[in-house]
Amino acid sequence: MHKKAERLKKMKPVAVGNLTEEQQAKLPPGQTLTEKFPILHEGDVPHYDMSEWTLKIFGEVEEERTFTYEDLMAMPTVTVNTDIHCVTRWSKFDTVWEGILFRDFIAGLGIKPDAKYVMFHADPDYDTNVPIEDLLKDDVLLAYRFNGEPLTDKHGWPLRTVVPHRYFWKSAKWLRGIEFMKEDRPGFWERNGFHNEADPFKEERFSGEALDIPEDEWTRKEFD
Ligand SMILES: Nc1nc2c(c(=O)[nH]1)N[C@H]1C(S)=C(S)[C@@H](COP(=O)(O)O)O[C@H]1N2
Ligand SMILES: [Mo]
Repeated sequence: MHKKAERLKKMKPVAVGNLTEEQQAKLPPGQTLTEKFPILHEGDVPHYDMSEWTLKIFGEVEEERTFTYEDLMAMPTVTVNTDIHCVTRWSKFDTVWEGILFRDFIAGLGIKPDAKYVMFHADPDYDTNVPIEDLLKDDVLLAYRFNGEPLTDKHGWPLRTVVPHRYFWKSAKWLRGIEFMKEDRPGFWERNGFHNEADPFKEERFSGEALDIPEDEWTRKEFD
């Protein structure tokens, strides 16, 4: 079979008729369930020399900090099982992530009380904004493992955020910096027509007029 046709066949979404009631309730409006894991990003997958890799903390903090990968590996880890939802209409249930709970990570950082928003800075030239309050939930992670294995390069190794209750563009792959802010500021997709809040259950996809994304566009992306 032709390669593309084969990919498409494998990517075939789970038909709504085949979902249990419980699955239907977990699926946000306008989404399709997939068992595969699509790969979506702008630009090229970065590769790192881990002896030089750092995560920078800056903005509304008492003191700027630079973490090495080793520093992060020494921190307590948690595992969460959660559902993820991409604005291009795919959802994936029961994804298992392991990493540092965001709430734990920032606990000792001396975040100033007037910091209300975070900008996640990622490679290559990506950023996305989320209110701090939202990041204190039990399932928000700085993640480095997925489904029992280290993150793959394409899914954000060595470190990504997982903010599962927002559309998945708010979960930055290849995270390099966390900026604490007094005022909100839009990130990459938020400046380009996508909704600032991005709650999948409220279908907060676009900031203005709906952008013209074909409903099956995601089935033509790479996945694993
Ligand atoms: N650094 C970076 N992170 C990113 C993106 C990106 O382009 N660059 N795309 C976002 C989008 S739109 C989605 S849907 C998810 C996809 O993650 P996945 O490829 O692991 O499925 O990554 C998000 N994080
Ligand atoms: Mo996305």
